[in-house]
Amino acid sequence: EDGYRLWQRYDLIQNKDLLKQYRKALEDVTVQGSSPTLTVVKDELQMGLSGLLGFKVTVSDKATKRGLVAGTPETSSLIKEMGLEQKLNEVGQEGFLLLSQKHKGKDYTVIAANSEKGVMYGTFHLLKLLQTQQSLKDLNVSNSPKTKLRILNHWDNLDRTVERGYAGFSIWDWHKLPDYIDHRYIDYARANASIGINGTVLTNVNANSLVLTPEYLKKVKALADVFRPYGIKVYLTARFSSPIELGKLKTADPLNPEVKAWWKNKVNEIYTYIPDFGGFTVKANSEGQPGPQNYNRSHADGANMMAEVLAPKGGIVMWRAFVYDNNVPDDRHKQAYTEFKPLDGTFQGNVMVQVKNGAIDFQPREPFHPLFGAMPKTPLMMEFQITQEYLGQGTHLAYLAPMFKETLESDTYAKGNGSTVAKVVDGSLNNHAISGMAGVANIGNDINWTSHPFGQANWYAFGRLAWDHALTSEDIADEWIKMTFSNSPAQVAPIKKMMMGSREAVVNYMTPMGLHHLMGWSHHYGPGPWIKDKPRADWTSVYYHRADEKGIGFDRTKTGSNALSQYAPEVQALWGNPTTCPEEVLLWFHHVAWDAKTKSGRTLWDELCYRYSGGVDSVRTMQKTWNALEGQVDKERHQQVKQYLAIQEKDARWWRDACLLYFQTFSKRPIPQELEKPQGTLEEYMKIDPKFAPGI
Ligand code: BDP
Repeated sequence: EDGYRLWQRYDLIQNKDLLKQYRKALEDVTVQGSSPTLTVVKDELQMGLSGLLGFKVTVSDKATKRGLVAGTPETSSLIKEMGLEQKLNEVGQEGFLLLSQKHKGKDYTVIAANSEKGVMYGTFHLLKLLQTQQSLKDLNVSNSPKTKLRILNHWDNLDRTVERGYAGFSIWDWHKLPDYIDHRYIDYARANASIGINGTVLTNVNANSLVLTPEYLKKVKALADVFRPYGIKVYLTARFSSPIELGKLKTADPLNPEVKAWWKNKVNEIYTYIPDFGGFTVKANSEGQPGPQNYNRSHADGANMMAEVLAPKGGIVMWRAFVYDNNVPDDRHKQAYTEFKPLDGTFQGNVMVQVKNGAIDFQPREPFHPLFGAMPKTPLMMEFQITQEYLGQGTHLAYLAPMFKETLESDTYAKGNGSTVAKVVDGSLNNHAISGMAGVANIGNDINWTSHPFGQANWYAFGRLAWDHALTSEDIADEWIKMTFSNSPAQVAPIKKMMMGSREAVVNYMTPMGLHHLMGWSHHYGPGPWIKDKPRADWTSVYYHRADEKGIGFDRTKTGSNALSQYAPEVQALWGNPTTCPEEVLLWFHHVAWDAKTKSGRTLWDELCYRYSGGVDSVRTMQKTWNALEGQVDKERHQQVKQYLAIQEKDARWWRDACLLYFQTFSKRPIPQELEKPQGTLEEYMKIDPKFAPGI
């Protein structure tokens, strides 16, 4: 068990009764048709069912007895005869039905859809039912995705390094492409298709224009050809200055006719290689990336120029709103809103503005981004970070579904009560034709794909929530554990408990109560609340925590930066008042006195000490739970997680001790007697080189 098989392990069903039921229901398997996607369906059924049922399952073209039949009314005469039109009308182009159906006196299990892609999604759903040992009796599933584009963003460079990647090198082996197709590409596609991912941006947002050259486009085409049968479209990041770098033009001004013509030709060229190319993701005028503002043009000018040339081909532009600039001395929290809100209504129909979940940068906890709900005329795409840049990277166990859900369920009040971020993102709040969710991938060429075995759960959870944001974190964890580890309640219950509390544990030992951006310079792994005097104030920690003799926290109310004014009045009322502001985001919006009383009755200082210590305790509890599973979980993965948890425990202490000792220099108050004392001194912590951090 090296983890390579992810949640698609397909081992023999151990429950004898269920096995009997499944074998009976799936005795015959019929898939008519031989298109590439139906071949995927057949192969997956053959492999999955053979493993799960313990005999060599063959998929035939003709239905003789009862059994499983999968197809669309066009591909399957049997399904056409069943008269499922009405039900099929409800599931759209990507959805599916999974039914127990009587037909001409025979019992069938039916996977039916309007498209072959839908059949494929239904197939993975059926396999999941078996993997999670659910009954196949009286099936009446009607399922379709809530969000149209469900996309992974790979921050992969052409030299195979991965920006903020912690699971080895890029899985794209550019050197061997296009001639060598690594089997990993196929398994990547299978895994993604199984959770409904239908797009992948192959390259880093800090883009290299080389990927747009014919040499690379041939390689990209090879990947697109592999992914197409799995319903996955390929996208690329487009470096805004490409017309200069590749086209030898003097400018990349989006309103310059030569620049436009260059992009038009380039896009046409891309489509000769990849006829269903998805489009571009663009990071512009952010962190030094070139963009339209270099030519005094707006983000809309830039996005629309690209959108115009992509539109006839069916491509889209995902224009990122992660912008901040040195020349804007104001609170970085406010910049994206300030720049983008006035542009609402000016973007072409095939532009989506891609907004990070929070206004700063993927912190362990951020209040939702104020742009959600503020641009009703523009489809806003969610950008989550699956890779754990700020949550312990490749070694900490942090199950992120609760974090994703927290943002999705936040109420923007844009159209009154219940205008959740999820409804903004799925397009339902403002009736947008396109909608999307992007997740920055945590995938690399490590044997288990994600470094930490539990990192797989975050990839899985992202896909599941992009498909259906109404799923609960518990349910997602439940199915992932059953498929990845075991159906035994003795394993499922404790593992789920570990997962459910894990993100909050990270918040507590890193950045409790709304603190943020306390991490060490550049590596973002360990603590660095003391970071100051850098080229940009908003790259330092002191800019964000603002600790002084009086207290700690960033005043973002009227008396401070007033970033709060970017939210709806209801949100302002709730968060603007320190007594109603949830403690989880208190110091995000308020500078609070060290002795202010918190909900627990403790002073703010004591409460911070308790939260930091509580974070460490939670990790120790996870360790105990995991240790008790020794002998039940396979040795290989048990050992790996155990070692990672030991690192996490050390790191949690490191964070707690370094942060408390540092903040204590301002609070001048003792750490409560009953709590564990820091082992090192502040000076020692400030000297730690993060390269050796897990050893402290
Ligand atoms: C930050 C990362 C940086 C990315 C940037 C982005 O530290 O590496 O390039 O976000 O999203 O989180 O563009």
